[in-house]
Amino acid sequence: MSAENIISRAIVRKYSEKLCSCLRLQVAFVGAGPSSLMAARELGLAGLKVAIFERRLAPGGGVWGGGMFFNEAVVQDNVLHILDSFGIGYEAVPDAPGYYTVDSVELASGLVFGAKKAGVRIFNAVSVEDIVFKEQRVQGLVINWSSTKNSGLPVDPLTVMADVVVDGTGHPSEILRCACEKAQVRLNTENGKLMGEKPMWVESAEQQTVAGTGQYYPGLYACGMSATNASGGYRMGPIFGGMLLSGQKLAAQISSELSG
Ligand code: 48F
Repeated sequence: MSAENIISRAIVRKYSEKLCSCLRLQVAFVGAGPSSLMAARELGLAGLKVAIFERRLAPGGGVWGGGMFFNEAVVQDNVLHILDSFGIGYEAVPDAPGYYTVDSVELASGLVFGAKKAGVRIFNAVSVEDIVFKEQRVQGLVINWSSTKNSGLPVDPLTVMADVVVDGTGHPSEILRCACEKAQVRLNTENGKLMGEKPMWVESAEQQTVAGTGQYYPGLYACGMSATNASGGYRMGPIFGGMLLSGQKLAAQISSELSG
């Protein structure tokens, strides 16, 4: 067999095996932002079958660009132990006790690598365009190549079934929105709908993101900015501790549901 054939066959075979093994998951994440990567890693380390579907080529969500493309992020000292566990470095901000900068390329790549090494399957360039909704429960995801939508070609999707689906799509809460609009469910919020993200207020936002992390409908959870948008919290910009703590809380909640 030619080298050309060996390479192509190896890729097609391996990817097909990987996708087939993820058609039935315990936890399916939509979006590979920092909160999803954090939660997925914890669940992977706990031995659960977890995959993330990410629309873009590079997982890492909003981490790469730091603040306004200045590729540094900020965290506070309450998450340094988490960064240590990933092997991600940080530096104290002079004259601002408790605040640290993290190179955003190191943060994004470290979170991705950490999740992958914990056994999480990451499918990049795959968009989630719908949910599987049966018997009043979210039971899976409808996926397609991201390039399919861009091409405008009429290509039907495939499906992935999961015990639990997580909306980690960030600011737009795409999966919760889909559940509201297409399945017409009432979310577990004050008004049963997406409450909508409020303007910037860093301290409140970090807490609200963690407080808002949780189950919004049977089979459907949200973390990170999606949870903020769902629960009506403030935004916080390029400070990322809340995202990591949101992921940590989500992992504990899902572990508890799936083991109970
Ligand atoms: O927004 P994002 O980084 O998620 P997050 O975990 O973190 C938010 C922070 O980055 C930042 C912030 C922190 O202070 O405010 O914004 O909430 O990443 C969301 C990911 O989801 C992908 C999207 O490409 C991004 O990488 N995504 C969104 N919709 C879909 C999707 C979809 N329908 N299918 C697949 N991926």
